[in-house]
Amino acid sequence: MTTFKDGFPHVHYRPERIDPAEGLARGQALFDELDGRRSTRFFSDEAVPREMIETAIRVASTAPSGAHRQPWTFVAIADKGIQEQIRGAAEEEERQSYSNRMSDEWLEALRPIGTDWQKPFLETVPWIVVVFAQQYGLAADGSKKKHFYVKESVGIACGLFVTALHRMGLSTLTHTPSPMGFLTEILERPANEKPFILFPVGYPASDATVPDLKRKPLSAVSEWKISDA
Ligand code: IYR
Repeated sequence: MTTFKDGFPHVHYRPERIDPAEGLARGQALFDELDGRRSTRFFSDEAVPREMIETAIRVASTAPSGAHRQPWTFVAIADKGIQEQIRGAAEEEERQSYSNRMSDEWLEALRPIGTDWQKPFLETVPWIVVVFAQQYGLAADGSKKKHFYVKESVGIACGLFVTALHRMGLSTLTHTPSPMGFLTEILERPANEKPFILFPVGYPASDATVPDLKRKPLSAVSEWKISDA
């Protein structure tokens, strides 16, 4: 049923009511599933159907966004020529970053993770998805339309994207080659879009390894203010 508020249509929102015990069980199951996710740097070249990438982008696009502007563009690439260009440009920037631009403290922080300037996975993976943040929108007549809370909105969409991939049995890496301007040129994106995160997507290699990292416990990531009454 549609009602009107200040002249704009509103519809009733009636999500399924779930008992707290069942809700908790679902939450715990979701935690178990997501706790098994790891960023992957060693991928198989096994094909991934386009529909799986489309579905992950649909999931990501359910993210809340400032004034519902949905300020994201997902560019999905399955083209070895473009992947080779992206790898070449990313490695060139990363080579400079690792040798000149990153601080000793930063390099030290990355040692347990074992990263370096080389990004061969950019050519191995069946898909690369580059997420662009739209700094402003463009109306049908070409005029600029303001976007709000762009980083927060696109960050949430990326979180959902990562979640969807994991749910589908796929792996990714939150890759941010820096600076990322080369992606605007290679992918021929308009001036209102800024590269945000690059996601290589595929199945992990059969001999893939990940660093043996532990997550912070709940007590280290939360503070609680609860009245005694
Ligand atoms: N962008 C570089 C460096 C890098 C930075 C952080 I913080 C990481 O967690 C991992 C890598 C790269 O992609 O190698």
